[in-house]
Amino acid sequence: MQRKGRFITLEGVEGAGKSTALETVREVIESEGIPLRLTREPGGTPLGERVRELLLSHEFTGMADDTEALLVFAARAQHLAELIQPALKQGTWVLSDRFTDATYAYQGAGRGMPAERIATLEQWVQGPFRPDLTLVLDLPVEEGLRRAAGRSIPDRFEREPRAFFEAVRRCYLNRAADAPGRYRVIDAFRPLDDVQQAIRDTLTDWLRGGGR
Ligand code: T5A
Repeated sequence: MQRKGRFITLEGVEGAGKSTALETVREVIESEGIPLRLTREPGGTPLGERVRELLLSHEFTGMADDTEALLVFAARAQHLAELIQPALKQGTWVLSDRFTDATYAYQGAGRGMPAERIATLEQWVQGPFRPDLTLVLDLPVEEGLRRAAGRSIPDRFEREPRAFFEAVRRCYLNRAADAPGRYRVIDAFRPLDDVQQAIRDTLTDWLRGGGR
């Protein structure tokens, strides 16, 4: 796909501060005069938001791992077709709270689905399309769960044991280490002001270094 805009994603374990970071990223990008669309996964479109409800609801605690992965990618296919690709074609940048790295982390490392199977779905739904930049907000699992618990009732994922999230965290860090050109890891185990400053600095460096 010919894209004029850039696609940036935010990732991390539960409670890492992605929703909070989204606003900081928006502030930096918009201060450069770049049009930006904020979105999230699972979700981002009316159909995707319905799929999100299915995925997060406690109604379906017996959901099979394959069903979960296919639902995530079904919502993503719609997200790409309806929102992400049209925006990028027009030159609008897109910032998504989670994308396919979350599938490798949660369905792959967390649930134990082989990465090759996820890669097959990724290829089917996305072809060669990948984010231009992924910010991984990293912090100890315990702290993330503590922050998330203080904010809302746990969803279906947040009820998983700590070992699940430890695997999720390791997966993100491994993927970032394997492809440092695309990922930047932000230490999120710091006061909010420091995390926000680290995001501003990282993004500004990336923009100056040719990200734009
Ligand atoms: N999922 C998703 C999959 O399994 N596969 C996939 O392919 C995809 C795309 C999504 C769930 O779906 C799963 C992963 C997820 O479990 P969600 O509601 O989007 O669900 O859940 P999260 O992405 O985990 O979002 P959260 O809202 O739980 O966490 P955030 O956005 O990372 O954290 P945020 O910003 O809301 O912050 C949490 C609290 O901490 C405070 C905030 O004020 C807030 O109260 N906070 C800080 N406190 C102290 N110091 C700081 N530095 C702080 N930063 C934030």
